[in-house]
Amino acid sequence: MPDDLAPRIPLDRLGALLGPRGLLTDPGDIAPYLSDWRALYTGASPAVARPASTDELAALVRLCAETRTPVVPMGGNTSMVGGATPDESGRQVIVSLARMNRLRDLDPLDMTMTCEAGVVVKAAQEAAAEAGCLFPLSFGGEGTATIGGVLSTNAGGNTTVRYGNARELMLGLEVVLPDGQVWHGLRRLRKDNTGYALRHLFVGAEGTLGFITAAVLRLFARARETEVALCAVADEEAALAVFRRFRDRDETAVRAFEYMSGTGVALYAKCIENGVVPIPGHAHYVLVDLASSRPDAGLRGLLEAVLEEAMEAGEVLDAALGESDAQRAALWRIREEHPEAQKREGASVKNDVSVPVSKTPELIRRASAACARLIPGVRPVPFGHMGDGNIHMNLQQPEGMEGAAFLARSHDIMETVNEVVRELGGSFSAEHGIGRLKTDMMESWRGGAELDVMQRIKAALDPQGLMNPGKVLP
Ligand code: 2HG
Ligand code: ZN
Repeated sequence: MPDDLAPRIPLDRLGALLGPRGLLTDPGDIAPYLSDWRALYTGASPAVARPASTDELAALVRLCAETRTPVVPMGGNTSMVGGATPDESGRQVIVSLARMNRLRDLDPLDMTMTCEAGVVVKAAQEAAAEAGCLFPLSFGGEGTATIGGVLSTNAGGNTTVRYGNARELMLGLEVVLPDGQVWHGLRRLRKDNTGYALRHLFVGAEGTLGFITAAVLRLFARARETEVALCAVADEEAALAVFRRFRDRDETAVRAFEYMSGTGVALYAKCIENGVVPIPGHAHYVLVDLASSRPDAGLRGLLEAVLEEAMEAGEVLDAALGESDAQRAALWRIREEHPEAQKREGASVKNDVSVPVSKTPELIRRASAACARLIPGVRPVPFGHMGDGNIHMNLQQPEGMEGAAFLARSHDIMETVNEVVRELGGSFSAEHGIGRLKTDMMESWRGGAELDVMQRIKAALDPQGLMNPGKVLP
């Protein structure tokens, strides 16, 4: 862009609009907002705006539109794909929605709650639980991720197999559009066929079409019985066979079904404090989580019956059952701490991919083998949501290899995994989104009519291209 067209954000006007708590300009205060959780990117920004209300945000967006200032929305800043990190130009203003964190409404009869974008997912879960309900979205980052962030990325997590992704948990939205208009779409209706389903346009758009400022979320009946088991299984196919056994017995009971490799479980034991694995030394594991709102569901009986059958069939080799809330949480911790364990072990390349559920064993086998051919000694650490087909097909640097040298091969590794994913009819981005990391893959995966429509929608809503530039679209 020629220099005379370059945006000039009037910080004094921004400050007057947002008040002293609403604007950070000190480089020390801004620094934590400039890089992502994975430390893939470090950008630059003149300011972090922290509006306290939808009206303040709308005024801010109008000022940015007037001055052609690009904005980067930020929730909990735990994007895995650099979705909330500004670029290096120093022109993009970060807009944190952390102060917009009120629970506006919770209705246990409608089974809905209305949260502002900055409400932390865990706080939403707790508010629902206090009212005797369940907000089911659940994943490792739930203690920091926010409602605005999980909707903008259409986050999945551990319970997709039962409750769907963030999109399926959303009934209505309030959005600040790129021209500063506010769309008041906070309807809490199960049926509402009134033209295009605009709310679904903003979910998964990663802030490129406007700011989600509040949402009506679906609630469910709380669980009265739960069971969690860690199972060592014979191989990838056995893992899937066990899933099928549970689903065939009682589809509604399976709240999560997670796969882990022996390598990942061993990394947990090595890298995480008090990382105890009750049944160590196996090559493949699954974590089964059953839940029912019925007080007499008999989940222990179901669990034991399925495990007995699966052991007789040679699918399950050993199992540890959680006998208390603390034990169940400890079993879950093995799975939840996988990303942290991988981080502590050194360099890793993430592949958040999905395939039809039936193809998950083939994906794990073939992608692991292909990566081993590409980089001898590489350590595949596949794990994740087998019950919905989303495997984190991650690779850890070979022992003894320089982290930087390994990361220099990131592109080749992602291509290698994606080749298998493509052959299996899968997707190169399952639940983390496109962000900045995967924009260059959009053309080859979504090119043609699909990308063309996306670009026309973007141009119609955000003609100046100010909303999270450089994300999602190439
Ligand atoms: C999870 O399932 C997250 O824990 C992160 O989606 C996955 O670290 C990853 O690759
Ligand atoms: Zn995941």
